[in-house]
Amino acid sequence: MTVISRDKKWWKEAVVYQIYPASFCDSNGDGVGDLPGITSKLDYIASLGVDVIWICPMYDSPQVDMGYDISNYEDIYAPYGTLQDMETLIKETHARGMKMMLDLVINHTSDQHAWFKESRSSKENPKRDWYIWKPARYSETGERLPPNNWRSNFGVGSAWEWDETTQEYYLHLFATEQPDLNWENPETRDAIYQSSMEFWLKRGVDGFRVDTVNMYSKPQDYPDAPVVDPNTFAQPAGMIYCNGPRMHEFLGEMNDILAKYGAITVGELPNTPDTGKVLQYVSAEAKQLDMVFQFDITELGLGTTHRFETVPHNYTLPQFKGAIDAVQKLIRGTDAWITVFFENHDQPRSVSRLANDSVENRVASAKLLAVLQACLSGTQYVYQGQEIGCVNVPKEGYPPENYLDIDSSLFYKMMVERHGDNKEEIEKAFTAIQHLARDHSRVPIAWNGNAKFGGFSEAAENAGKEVKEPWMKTHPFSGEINVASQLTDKDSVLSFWKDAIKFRKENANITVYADYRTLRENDQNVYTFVKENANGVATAFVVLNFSTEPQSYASPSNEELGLSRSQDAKLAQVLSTHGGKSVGGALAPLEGKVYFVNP
Ligand code: TEU
Repeated sequence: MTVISRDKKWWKEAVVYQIYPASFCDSNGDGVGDLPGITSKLDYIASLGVDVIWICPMYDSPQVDMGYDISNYEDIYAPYGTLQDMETLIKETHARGMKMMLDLVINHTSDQHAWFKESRSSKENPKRDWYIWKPARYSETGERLPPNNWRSNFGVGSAWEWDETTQEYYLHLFATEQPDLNWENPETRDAIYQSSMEFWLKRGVDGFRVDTVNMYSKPQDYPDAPVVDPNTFAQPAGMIYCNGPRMHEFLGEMNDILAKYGAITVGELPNTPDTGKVLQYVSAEAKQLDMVFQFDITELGLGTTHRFETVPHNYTLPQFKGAIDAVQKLIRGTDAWITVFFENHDQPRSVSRLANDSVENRVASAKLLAVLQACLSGTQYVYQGQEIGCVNVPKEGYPPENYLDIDSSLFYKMMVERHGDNKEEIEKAFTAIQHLARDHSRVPIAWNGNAKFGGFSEAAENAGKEVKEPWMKTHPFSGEINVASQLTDKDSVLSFWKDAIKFRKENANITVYADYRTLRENDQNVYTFVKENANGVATAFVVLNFSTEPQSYASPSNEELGLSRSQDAKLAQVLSTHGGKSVGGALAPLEGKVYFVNP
């Protein structure tokens, strides 16, 4: 059954643009992106057709995990600017008719947060219970062991860290420097809500992207995870600590506060392949979150014991269609809402990951993916640089030591330790990070291919200031893939993205709200689907050639379009990667087209 009329909301039709502060734009020449840099680019962002910006953590932090380790929710990381700069950014964003979402990172803090410093100071400290402390276990031979076998999300080590001073372990699902908060304590929860949410809501922020939204409630018996990697002690345990027993109670509490401010929320929902569980978070009736990020698409072809233990493009086109279908079907006949995203700061570039990033194919690939996203139901998220078709950094000219992210560097280091000078294994590890590392999305944005460091610090350079090399090595292709050269080129990826966003917004009934249905699931090269109305009648037919060879395809049958045999089916081409109109039947490599049906 399909819902008759889907509840419409501004944020469902909105396009959200995600900004990674360190890598977006450096205003003062110190080589680190900053808040005034973001403010200086607001007109550019607005010109894309963006309605909301989401800023990754800009809070005070020792930056072990690039700001996802927060030492003070109520202050700004000094190299990014000041509270005053943030207030200006909020004001200027609103002045352009856009809204602002912040990243809400409340599963853990930094170990440098005042709360944790107190908590670890002694067992008697009033904040001891604000984090998760447990005594050791001992093996039969008397060896000290962590309370269970959970593995941390980074590297391959335990999620528990021994504290010599107080002789107990604390839990850190991510880095050692990111201790998990104890959500069982109501006083802790109140402090979290006040400091991380209300502080910013009072300053005019319009919503939050809620980090690791399903990890706050841990199963209180802390059971061991099943052993999938017999070679090591620590085992992946995401399926155990995600979606714990009190999750919905905690989200209910948060929602009481958020509702007072009319704030919107998008939660990050890892380790939740079960659609029924996802629905509990995003059904409108449940009033938990407006929408979530599901990982079906971004996890395609990842290694099972470790995400990097795989080879590039380790999935088929039918599996890709299946992953999209798994997300899209969530709103069919329900009151839930979904998101459309192929990239974020934890992912490699989608052109490299999901299409083809060779010099001759990367522009067409970026446009093809833009068409696909423009036609998928849900709220669309665009990650900085995606709109200019950024690709992964190549192997050539960007060695492993340039990768700075904790996730990729720990993995690479571990492989070097494990395999010594076994060249083949080390090469495999390099290939994996070159394909999947989070670093690819964190490379500084190239604003101008002719300026120093790809124009990352252009304003400072133009003002005659001394400009430092960016914190992370710039993209070897900055000269070829940059904003300035694309702004004036009507055939550029950037121009195409603007058109695709405009098309999506002008036709929201079809693109954003209508139901999605895959056709020809098993085709290995061509991806076809329809958007259909409440009666199962297609309003749009989309055909995308994901191969680098020309392909042919059959026009959709009446049955595929949900029409009776005698009905006429007129197709009108409304968007195309390669321009020009064609009657159909043939597709150039990586060509994509959208037709409206009986418009
Ligand atoms: O990510 C949570 C998460 O599930 C990650 O493990 C993700 O799957 C991984 O980064 C892929 O390599 C969030 C943030 O988005 C991420 O940047 C943080 O590092 C993490 O939380 C800890 O706060």
